[in-house]
Order: sequence, then structure tokens, then C-alpha cells
Amino acid sequence: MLIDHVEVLVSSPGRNFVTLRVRTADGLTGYGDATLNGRELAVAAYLQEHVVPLLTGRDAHRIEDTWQYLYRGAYWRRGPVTMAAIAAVDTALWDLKAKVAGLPLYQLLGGRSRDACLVYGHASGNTLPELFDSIRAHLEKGYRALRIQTGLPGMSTVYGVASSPAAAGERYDYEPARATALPVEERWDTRLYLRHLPTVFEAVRAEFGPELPLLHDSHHRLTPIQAASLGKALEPYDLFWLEDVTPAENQEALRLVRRHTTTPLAIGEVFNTIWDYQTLIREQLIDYVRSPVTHAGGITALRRIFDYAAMYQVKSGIHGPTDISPVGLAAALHLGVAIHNFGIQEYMPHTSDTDAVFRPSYRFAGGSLAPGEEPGIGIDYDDVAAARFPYKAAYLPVNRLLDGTVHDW
Ligand code: EZ4
Ligand code: CO
Repeated sequence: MLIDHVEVLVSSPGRNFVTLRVRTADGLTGYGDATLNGRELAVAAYLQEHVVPLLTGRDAHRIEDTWQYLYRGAYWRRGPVTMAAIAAVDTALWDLKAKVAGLPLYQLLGGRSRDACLVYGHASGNTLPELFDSIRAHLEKGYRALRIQTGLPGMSTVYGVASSPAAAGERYDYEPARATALPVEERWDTRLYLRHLPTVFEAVRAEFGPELPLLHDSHHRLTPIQAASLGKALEPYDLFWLEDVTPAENQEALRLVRRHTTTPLAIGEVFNTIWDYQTLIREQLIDYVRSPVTHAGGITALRRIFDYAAMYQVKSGIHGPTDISPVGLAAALHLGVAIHNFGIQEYMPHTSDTDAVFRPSYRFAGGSLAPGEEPGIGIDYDDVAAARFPYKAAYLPVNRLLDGTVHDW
């Protein structure tokens, strides 16, 4: 199964995506996702200039060897650009191997451990009534777990709050990347957030009862002691998880958080290797691993992280915003139905333009996503549709404190 043609596809059906297509001499096609929000062309160039020339003529069956070749062979290790590029190759090779086998990918990963992946949707609102409308709209669609993000009184934009209300149609998802010449700048007030958020969860529990699993993302904005205090304050509302409380480059910071709260913690959407989780998992400082296939070196590498996590009863919570392409989401679902320590899968539906380009075969029903049943990962990229959506530079926002200091976004 020799690789004879590799293409880096960049398109923007609603937002930018970088996709790798690997063709074999006998005419099979495999896909991988290499999208890195706001830095897309860096990965496209890494692939085009430094990886594509290495792939032509290789045996597509040698997934592990290719992974090690690209990881160790570059000498320069880790990092989001490198690991997204390796992820795309790895995913494309798994897609190819499953197509050769004539099986959906999850069969090659050990077969089903469950019927489908429970997902959580994104409910948000600037005010409580808007938030409640968003929760109700999601429940009507069948969601059985929800992330709750809310505006702060007096602040115009806050991470995670959709700009249009729930009823406004298909673009009710939260898309932070904006096609502006410079990144949009947002403002942030940690003390206000810490005071306000528990009142929101109290109101949501009072309105919707104790059963519904609720999640929240602090998006790296707190110090360890602030995170500890928030975790404690939210304990009465029984969160499924509290996400990214601190910028976790410093894994030891989580020791302090953990000593003070039993609120479950999820971390890692910006991590890219197992080493970023070593202390967090071994010392059981977190409960959920957030890495997606797309940013953690592919199915091969993320599977390894999950197997390590399983030793410590840490579960998967794969990142699934719209900046993970349908290729990355499809790969996550095959892995998610196969592993034993599945936790939950994040899900923000893509736009119909995105789905028209990628034609994913996964299906949402009853609050869960099930991977497609045809051979491979279940993606069929439409070049004609993609040509309608050329790349458009877009940036994630930059965050500043009220006095102007740059803060974590
Ligand atoms: O801000 O993927 O949990 N989800 C998130 C996302 C991230 C975006 C950044 O590209 O934190 O919304
Ligand atoms: Co997050």
C-alpha cells in the first residue's frame, strides 16, 4: 500500500480548516485534520514543505513507524504545529488501513465498548433568561449534558457566550476566531467572575433540577488559589467538570487546586503530548483528558494517553469545538466508542457549509454521536464544494485585564 500522492487542503466553509489527503498507488484515500485555530497556515506549510516530501513512496500500513519517524526524525519535538501535522498523517493512515480492512476504524481499535459517545453541547447566554432559553433549546434537541457559559454584568464580551440568541438559526454556536486584520481584544475581571459564576449555577440548578450534567470552562484565567476557591464554591451544584482552571503548563499548580476541592477537573485542550499530562495523571490531579486527536499527534498518540490515564481512573473528554474539523471529530468518535475509559465528548455542530465539504457520516441522536459504519473514519471531502470557500485569515481574541495588562484568554 504505497503512498503516491499527498495533498494539503485549506478551505474555509464557515471557518478555516487544514486537511491532509493521502492517496495510495491502488487508489485509496485517507484523511487527517491539521487545523490549528488562528495559526492554520503554519501547519499547512510544515506539512507541505517538510512532511509531504517524506511520505511519497512509504508503506501506508506502517503507522507506528511513520509516527516515530516524524516525531523523532524531526529532532525538534512536540509543539502544537508539529503535533497537528503528525496527527494529520497518523489519522490519514488509520483511515486508509480501515478502508483496506473494509471496516469502520473503531473495529481496528478493539471494537465497540459502547453504542455511541455521550456528548455535551454548549449552552450560553449573556443574561439568565438568555441562558435558560439556550439550555431549553438544547434539551429539546436531545442533549443530555451541557456546558454553561455566561456573560458577566457590565462586561460586553466574555469567552464562550454566543453572540446570537438560541433561536436565531444554525449559527448558534460559539466561534471565537474573527476574520479581522488584528485580533479582537476582550476585557476580563477575575473578581467579578468569581463572585458571579456561583450565582448562575445556583439559578440553573434551581430551574433545571439536580440530574442534568453541567460543565464549565474557566479558559486558563485563574491562579491556583482562585481556582481552588471557585471549585469549592461550585461544589453544591455538582459539576460534571470544571475545565482549564489554570494555564496548566505548570502541572504542579493542580496539586494546590486538588487539595481544596472535590469538583472534578478537566484539562488539556492545548496540550500536545503525553508528557504534558505526566504529573497530572500520575498524581491523579485531574479527572478528564481534553486533548483532541487533531492536536495530540493523532489516534496513535491519543490512544496512548488514554491508556496511561486509565491506570489512574482518569477518563476521556475530547475537545470538540468547531475548530476541530469533521475529520478530527470523526476520528475522536471512533476512538471514543472503542476505549474503556470514555468520559464524554464535546460537540458543537459544524455549519451546513462545513458538512457539505467534509460529508461526515457520524450521526447525532439521543444526546450521543455515533461514528459512521462504512470502512474508514467516514469522511468524503468534496473538492468542488471546498473551492467555494477560500482561506480567510482569522484570529482568536486577545484578552486584557481592566487595567490593560495582557491576560490568558
Ligand atoms: O476556545 O477551540 O472547550 N473549548 C474551548 C474552545 C477553544 C477554541 C480555541 O480555538 O475552550 O472553545
Ligand atoms: Co476549553
